[in-house]
Amino acid sequence: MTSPLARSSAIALCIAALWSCASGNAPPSPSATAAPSPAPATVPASAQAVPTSSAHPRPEPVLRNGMVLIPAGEFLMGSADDDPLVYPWEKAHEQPQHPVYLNAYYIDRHEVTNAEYGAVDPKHARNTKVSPCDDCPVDEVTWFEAQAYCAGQQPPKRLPTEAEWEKAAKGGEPSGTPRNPVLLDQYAWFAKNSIERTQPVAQKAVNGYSLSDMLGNVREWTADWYDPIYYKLKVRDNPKGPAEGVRRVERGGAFFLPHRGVTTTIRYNHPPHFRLYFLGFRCAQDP
Ligand SMILES: [Ca+2]
Repeated sequence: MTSPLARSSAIALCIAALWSCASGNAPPSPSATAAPSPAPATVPASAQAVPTSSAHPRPEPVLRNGMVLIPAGEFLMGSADDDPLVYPWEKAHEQPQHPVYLNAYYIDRHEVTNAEYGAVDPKHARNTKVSPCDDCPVDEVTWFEAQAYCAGQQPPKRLPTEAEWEKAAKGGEPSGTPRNPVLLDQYAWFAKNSIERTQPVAQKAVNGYSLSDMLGNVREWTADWYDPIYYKLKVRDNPKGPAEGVRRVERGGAFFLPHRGVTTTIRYNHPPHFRLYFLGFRCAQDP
């Protein structure tokens, strides 16, 4: 298994070239076979942060029980109108970019794993083809089950709001999505490196907030109802999404999606009772 240090060295060798994103949102091939899994791992305390657009040093993360503190403050939510990674048909959903202020919160450093979820809900049927290992992210959980898992933690957690998820994913940077496909490869499981299945969490480099797999691996349920034009309201303070809806927001893209499908800003959604092989979650918590 490649050590974090070795991966860090590899990151330094990244070259600047955009990867062509020709593939669509195709599911894994029916003939896909499970590749050998690297040894499971938790996020090491010294996990390296990958600057995706600049090389500013990051403060040491404030940790609590597998979570990291995201400090209070403002960030720019949504994508810039000239962002070349944004699909033209997605612009109306993730723009206009607008300032959002969030109170401080904690968020899990990695996606909830099969082992973690199974300890709470042993009746959950693991998808042994797409997400087979103990340290792979749990998938095929409904929004209700994800919410219940978080609420059942001690002390109780909750699903992150869509804004909390996006601020965390951006890692303190304007975009947080690596422009460079070689760098994204060091940072996320997506179509280029894992088109057939998920991978154990926390194997890739962490973002500016020391979080793993915000982009790729599994998409992640958030607390909010989905409204495709919600951003036009430009809700500034601790937005929690529309008051009602029929679909919940999921974020971050998944293992089978191309570069443009695993950005910090792209907004996916499904009805909350759906179980999908590419959809998991992580929890948040108030300080
Ligand atoms: Ca993810």
